[in-house]
Amino acid sequence: MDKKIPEPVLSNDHQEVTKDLHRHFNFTLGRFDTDDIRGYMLTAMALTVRDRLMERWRITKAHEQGDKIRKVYYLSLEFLLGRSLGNAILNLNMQDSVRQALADFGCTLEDIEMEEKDAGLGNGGLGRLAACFMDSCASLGLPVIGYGIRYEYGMFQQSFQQGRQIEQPDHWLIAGNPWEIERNNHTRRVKFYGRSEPFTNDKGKLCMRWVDTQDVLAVPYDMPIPGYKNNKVNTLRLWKAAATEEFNLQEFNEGDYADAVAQKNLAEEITMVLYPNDSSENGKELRLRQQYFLASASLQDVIEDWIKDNGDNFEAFAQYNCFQLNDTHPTLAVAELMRLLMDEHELDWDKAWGITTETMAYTNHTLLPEALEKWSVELLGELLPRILEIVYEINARFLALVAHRWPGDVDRQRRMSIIEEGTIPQVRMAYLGIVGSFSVNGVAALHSKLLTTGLFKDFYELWPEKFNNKTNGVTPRRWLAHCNRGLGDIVTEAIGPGWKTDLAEIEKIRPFADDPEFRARWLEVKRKNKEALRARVIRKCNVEFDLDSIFDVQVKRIHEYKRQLLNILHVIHLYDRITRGDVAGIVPRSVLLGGKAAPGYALAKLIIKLANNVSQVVNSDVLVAKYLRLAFLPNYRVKSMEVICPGTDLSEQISTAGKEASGTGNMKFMMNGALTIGTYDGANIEILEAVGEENFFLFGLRVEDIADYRMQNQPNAIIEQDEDLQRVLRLIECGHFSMFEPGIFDPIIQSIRNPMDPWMVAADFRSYIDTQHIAAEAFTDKDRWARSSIINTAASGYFSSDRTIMDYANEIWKLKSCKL
Ligand code: CJW
Repeated sequence: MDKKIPEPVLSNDHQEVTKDLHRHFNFTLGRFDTDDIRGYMLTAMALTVRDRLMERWRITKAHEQGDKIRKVYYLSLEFLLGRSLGNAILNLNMQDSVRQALADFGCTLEDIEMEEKDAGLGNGGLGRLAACFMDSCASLGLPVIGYGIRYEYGMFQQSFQQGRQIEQPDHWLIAGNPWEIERNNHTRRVKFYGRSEPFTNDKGKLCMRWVDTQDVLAVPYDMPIPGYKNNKVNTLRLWKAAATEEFNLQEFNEGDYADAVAQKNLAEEITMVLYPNDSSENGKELRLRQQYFLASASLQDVIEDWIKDNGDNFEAFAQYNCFQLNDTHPTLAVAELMRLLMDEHELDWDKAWGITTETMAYTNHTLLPEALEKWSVELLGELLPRILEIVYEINARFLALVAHRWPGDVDRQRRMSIIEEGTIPQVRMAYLGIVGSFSVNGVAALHSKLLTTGLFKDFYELWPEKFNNKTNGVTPRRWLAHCNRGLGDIVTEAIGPGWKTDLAEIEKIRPFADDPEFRARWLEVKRKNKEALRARVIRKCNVEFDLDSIFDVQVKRIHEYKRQLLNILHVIHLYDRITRGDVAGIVPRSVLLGGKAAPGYALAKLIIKLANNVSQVVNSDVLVAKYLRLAFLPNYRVKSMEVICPGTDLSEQISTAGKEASGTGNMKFMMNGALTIGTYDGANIEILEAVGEENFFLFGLRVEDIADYRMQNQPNAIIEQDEDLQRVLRLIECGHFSMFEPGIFDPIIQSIRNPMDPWMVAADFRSYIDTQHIAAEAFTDKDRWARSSIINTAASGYFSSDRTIMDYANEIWKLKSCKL
């Protein structure tokens, strides 16, 4: 079919960009004065860039219209986009003209970029992964649409008061969001509460319907996702909840105005705030409402689109549509698709189930029991009665299958049941995901293996063909080209620009590790990046890092399994040695920590307090200053990482083996030439294999060891035999870091001394300290370090999210790129 495809007409040259910038500044925003212009200049530039995105968005849509193409929908409760301007400018290749245009206003790009707020619609790795995936899909020309929630308040802002975390709301939309387009005409209606009832339809068929519901409107806001220099712009559709227009007319008419307006708030609270729990506390009703709201609105959206071209004929639906579920959070989609197909479109169970299990694919991101979602049957029954009914029916049919396969194995049926029986019966969302999907994947090789041998073993025995691995990746555009221009430029000079779209090519810089001149330039860039990071740490923490010291960095959510505690114990150990005058072999070190604790996670918050107190003591001791500094960077977020990873020498990836599903920060650091000190966990293992043992500082127990060890873990015996650990713990216990609040760190000491400590802090202490020593020694050999650093970057090709997405596209989605 011949399609009319529009061409981009707006020019990227400096004059045109300047003209548009003026127009938006003066006429769109109504600004004529020149003082305090940065904020408005940011918006004017965003609109100038957006105009160019709009054209390409239209082109992309024109390509996708008409002839049928298969599409994928990435359903996620989180998209941690960070800032958009710099990335859009890079992907549209507008850097030079933008810089020139801004110069006319006396601004730099950096000035106005500083003004952009992060879109913090995610907690950590899982949300940022979704954002990297969106970038890769657009850059690879894949027709993938993101569906998420437009939270009014994103991830809370963190500050410290006496070293304790304080949370403040993140009203990121307060100055408007130039990147979003509201599309009222695609509003959907989502049902809650009410009850389910049988009825006979006009064809005499017995059907179910969901009645007396309290409905909420889902209004879509679209964000353009530009591909890298390919004229592609994909869509991220974020839903906002709104009250139905006719909300409580009756109450209005009865004069109860206030109550009626309160009802309106009830509807709109659904998309008010992101839950700040990264693999911890869950189970709140509002969160369940968010999950169903996303699943229902998105599926309705896709089905409506289908009906436009195909009417009520769903024969080929599975051939053209595929849903990737980002963890269990949107997994109610399995039951919701069944409901829509059966109740709204009159398909029978088997047809609907065939379509559902051919279109759904589920990604698991964690093995931590506390992060595995379960919803009480009672809550589901009240909030989503029709959905619960469908879940029960799915389970009944599934258990019949299990009984058929393993006759008489009642224990297995109980183990595999989607409904966990007990005093409070619960729906196991992961099991619903597995039963309802054709693909189940983990996010790193070890993690996927642990899924099939542990958590999902029974399911693997039933359906081995469903299970697969897709090791995570990160986008090399944001995480190298954009955040580390210095390094990107010397890489491009050496091997050409191909690495930006095919990161496997970056392997070509490996031979340059042997070139002294290249190594010198590499170190020069690293030093500049360290200067920038140092400046940020001074500004935010008032701590002065020594440029010649090792920049030793751990930034990520605060969680016991990630073991920030182990890192702090190492700092205390060095402090102890230095203050005793035992400085032989100590290499100057600047330790940077950053990350948020879930507001309800008391021990994680206490770890922050400990880090801050230790940093106070360490940094105020003039004798120690020559060797050691510690800073805790407040409010760690996407934009901080853009400065942090280029300036890091040593990346801390020290989780208890078997606990970190993959990690993605580890990949950003290696890509930017940091060396890793890490455990045999998550994607660390694959990083180690790619760089070689001599370029990675490996330590600690392995998963197999831990299984044996756990039974006989005796932290107190370990402590007794390790004088260094004893001294470290004594310093904490005796109140050296809590002079005015004696005993506040007791819960931390207890957790280390507890024989049941699942995180094995005491058990890994010695090996960590010794390996840190080896790393420090290695750092003193500048040449060797530079070689290793180059090799880390050279080996990062596999960790591009382009590679990850091609694996999803080829092996799960069966999706071809729409070349423009
Ligand atoms: O996903 C990353 C991995 C990382 C893993 C993270 C993850 O810890 O190792 O690199 C991308 O694959 N995040 C979560 N699970 N795994 C996660 C995030 C938010 C959550 C949650 C789990 C929010 C809730 C519950 C569990 C909640 O109820 O709000």
